[in-house]
Amino acid sequence: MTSSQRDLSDPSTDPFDVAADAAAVIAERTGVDHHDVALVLGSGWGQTADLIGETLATVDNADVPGFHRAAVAGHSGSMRSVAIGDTGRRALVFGTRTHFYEGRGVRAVVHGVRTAKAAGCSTIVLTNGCGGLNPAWAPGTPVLIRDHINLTAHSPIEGANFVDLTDLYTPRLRDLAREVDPDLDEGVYVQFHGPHYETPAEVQMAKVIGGDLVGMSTSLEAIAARQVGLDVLGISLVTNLAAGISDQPLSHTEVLEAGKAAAERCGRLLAAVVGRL
Ligand code: 8IG
Repeated sequence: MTSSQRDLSDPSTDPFDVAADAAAVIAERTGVDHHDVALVLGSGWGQTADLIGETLATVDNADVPGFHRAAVAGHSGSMRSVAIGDTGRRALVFGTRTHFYEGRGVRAVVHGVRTAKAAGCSTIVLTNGCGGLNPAWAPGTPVLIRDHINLTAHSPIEGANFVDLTDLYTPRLRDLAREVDPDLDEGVYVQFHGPHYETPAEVQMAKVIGGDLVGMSTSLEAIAARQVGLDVLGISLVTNLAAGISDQPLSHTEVLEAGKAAAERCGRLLAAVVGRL
């Protein structure tokens, strides 16, 4: 079997081998065998990476082992190699992610994280669009992820491999983000399976168990990042108040609008943080 035919969903395939194959294709297509920082752009974050620096290469997801096209409107199906200002360092920017609700399995969800590690990255910035529980967070407010609660009942780690998740969201990186934007609040991100949004009762449950943000991504990726020793920075963009927190119904259009409105603040934040890593 050639490497491009290796299938993540085949249990006999080692997902780290597919990540190594993916990194080799990325190196070939971008002309550099090493990236320093990876970013995953979630809902509302699509335009924000442009401020980091010049895009030097764009690679279609469909050409990279283990990746596929975006399933969500408003997400792009490609990854980019971006110069980090004039530091000489490179960011590997994933324009989309695979969500758990797509049903491709956890390996597909965390494949970008493992590929980032195989491509040489030491840090990953995970961004998402989510619902907020704090009524003070107007749509368009970025919030640092301090910790998470994984309600998917799944783990990306296979086998009896007990990974410590204390300080999963690297404190040093959270401090750095707050130096850049002192008004940033922090919160606990609760990952639900989706793709439906929560009921108001589920949002109240998330609040009772210590959550501040509700979404459908990030936690599984952060766990996979910790397993391979990546530093993790998580930033949520509150694109809507969670169900029942306001009397407005939720819509994906609202999500896209809030992203556009917040692009500038979020872009400056990302660019400044990545420039100082
Ligand atoms: I954007 O309110 C976005 N993603 N689970 N709940 C969940 N995911 C989301 C939400 C939300 N908004």
